[in-house]
Amino acid sequence: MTKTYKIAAIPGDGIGKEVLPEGLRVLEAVSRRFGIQLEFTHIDWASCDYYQKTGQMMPDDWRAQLQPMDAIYFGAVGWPASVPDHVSLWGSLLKFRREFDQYINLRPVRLFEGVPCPLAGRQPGDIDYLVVRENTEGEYTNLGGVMYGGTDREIVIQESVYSRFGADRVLKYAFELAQQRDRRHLTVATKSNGIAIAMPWWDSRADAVGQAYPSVTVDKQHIDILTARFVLQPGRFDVVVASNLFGDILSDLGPATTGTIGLAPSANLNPERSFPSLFEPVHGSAPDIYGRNIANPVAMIWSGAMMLQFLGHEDAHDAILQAIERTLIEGPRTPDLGGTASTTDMGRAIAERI
Ligand code: GGG
Repeated sequence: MTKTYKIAAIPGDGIGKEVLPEGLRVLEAVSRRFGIQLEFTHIDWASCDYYQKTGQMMPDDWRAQLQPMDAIYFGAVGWPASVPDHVSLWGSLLKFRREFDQYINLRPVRLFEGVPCPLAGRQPGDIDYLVVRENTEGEYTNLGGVMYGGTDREIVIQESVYSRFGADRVLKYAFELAQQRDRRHLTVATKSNGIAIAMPWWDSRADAVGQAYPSVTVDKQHIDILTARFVLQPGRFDVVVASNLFGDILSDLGPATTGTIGLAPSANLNPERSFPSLFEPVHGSAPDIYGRNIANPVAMIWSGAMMLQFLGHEDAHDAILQAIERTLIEGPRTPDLGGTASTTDMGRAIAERI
């Protein structure tokens, strides 16, 4: 009997509400073509609208509702005009990542044909790498506090947390990924000169985990020069592994060098499949363009392809990527790509090419 995949579809905030329907349109087209059964549960919480009505981002039973899902397909979070960003993020997306132990955030970066590259002289093929971001600890903690708040003696402390368990599992995932690729090269993002306890330790964990992967070449780079090389020498990179904050920054910078962050997808993975994994664009809710139907839907659509790949449907993933590739060459294109098409036009064009 054909398996029916249960997918939670959560638009969230801002342009998440505009790009998610295009992602669903393409998933429906590809599921028809390949006979994949997808059953969507549409969820209006994990949004700032829900917060305004209830005073919290999600209902108390959110975990029970999402746990039975095979995957979560998520738009964007954040509407700072009504809810502080740290409240909306910690109240939704970061809860999913932590409580569903989605410790890998996989973020591909690729220059496509038909997309003008802001880096002079770069061709498709020159930029093609994967950022593997640690997704459950590191610099993203709420450990700390304020002392003497509101006075001239105000002191703020926020801790970063790195565990051997957490570092080793993301490093292992990155080495495995690098080992499967043609170039077998892993860049470890670090800052072991300045962050003199945690980062030399992170480097030593990379050395220890790397013992099991002798065919993978390793290059440790300080985050400052690494960001410069993303711009100046992007061809150096194959797989890049980074802590939570470093990975977040690298995975916005990388897509910016490929023309637009509107293309960049991501997968928040629990590789053991004990919990649902979550698939979302790298971009946020973009309040500055929300309501105009001009957001690029490709990041959302590509995230859907990554979801089907994770669920075991490589053929459906490839079909979506081919439809994206053709659309980027032939159009229609949204304004971030130099075109005049709407989100809906571009989503429809990709769905029609499946
Ligand atoms: N679709 C992704 C999204 O809404 N991102 C908002 C954001 O700021 N995320 C922070 C993070 O990924 O760490």
